Amino acid sequence: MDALAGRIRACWSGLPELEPLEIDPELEAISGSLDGEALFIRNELRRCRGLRKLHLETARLGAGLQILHCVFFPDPRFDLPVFGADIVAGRGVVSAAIADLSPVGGALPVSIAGPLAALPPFTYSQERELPDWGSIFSPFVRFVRPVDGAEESQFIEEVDRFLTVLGLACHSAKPQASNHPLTLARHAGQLSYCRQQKRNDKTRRVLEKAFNPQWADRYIEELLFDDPLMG
Ligand code: BLA
Repeated sequence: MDALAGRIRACWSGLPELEPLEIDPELEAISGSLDGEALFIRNELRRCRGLRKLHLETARLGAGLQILHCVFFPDPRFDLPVFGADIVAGRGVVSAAIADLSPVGGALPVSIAGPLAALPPFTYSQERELPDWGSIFSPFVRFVRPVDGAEESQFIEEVDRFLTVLGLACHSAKPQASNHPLTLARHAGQLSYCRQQKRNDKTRRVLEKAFNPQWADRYIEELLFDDPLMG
């Protein structure tokens, strides 16, 4: 988890026009409790050319559950995908490691799909099946249970690949007008991505139990999967 978070931070330092993005101080470092165990959440936000919000969340529950959640949301004026990753571990064993560059306009732009298709594929011994809301992900999505340190390292390399391809596309993509039909379509595509993510009961259940349903709702709507035009 720490190695992956470090790698993600290293990748975003190479993004064009990287800037801090304001975060509600109440959401930057959060403490709660779940089943009598302490829950800590740390949120980091940035933005850069082409991406309206880079969000990295690292959470730890007692000595057991650890979660890394990371989403880079594109500025809808740019033809760029959503980067998403979620890693869930219990007592040091990773049960779910997922990463993808997901389309918001039907299919991935060629600037993304081309380089991804050219990379030699990685293989893992335990692939996991996507839930039905997972139709938002691209054909390049990786969803695995890494079985050893070698597969965990390979997963970190895979995230690095996704972020390298995305970073190059951020440098070269040209923005379109806010009212361009393709911008509007990408905005709708991003909302649909968020709507599908909100169907993941596993995220909501952990947050509701640790805090309360109203708090979980606000956290999900305002920080995890907000509407790009709301803020
Ligand atoms: C699964 N997400 C999970 C699981 C938990 C969480 C406990 C079950 C682990 C397992 O199946 O082994 C919990 N994830 C959280 C919490 C947060 C979180 C509390 O991010 C708080 C922020 N989820 C995302 C993103 C993706 C994602 C961005 O937030 C993908 C890009 C995917 N998580 C995802 C998927 C599953 C999962 C696909 C498996 C769901 C299933 O099998 O039904």
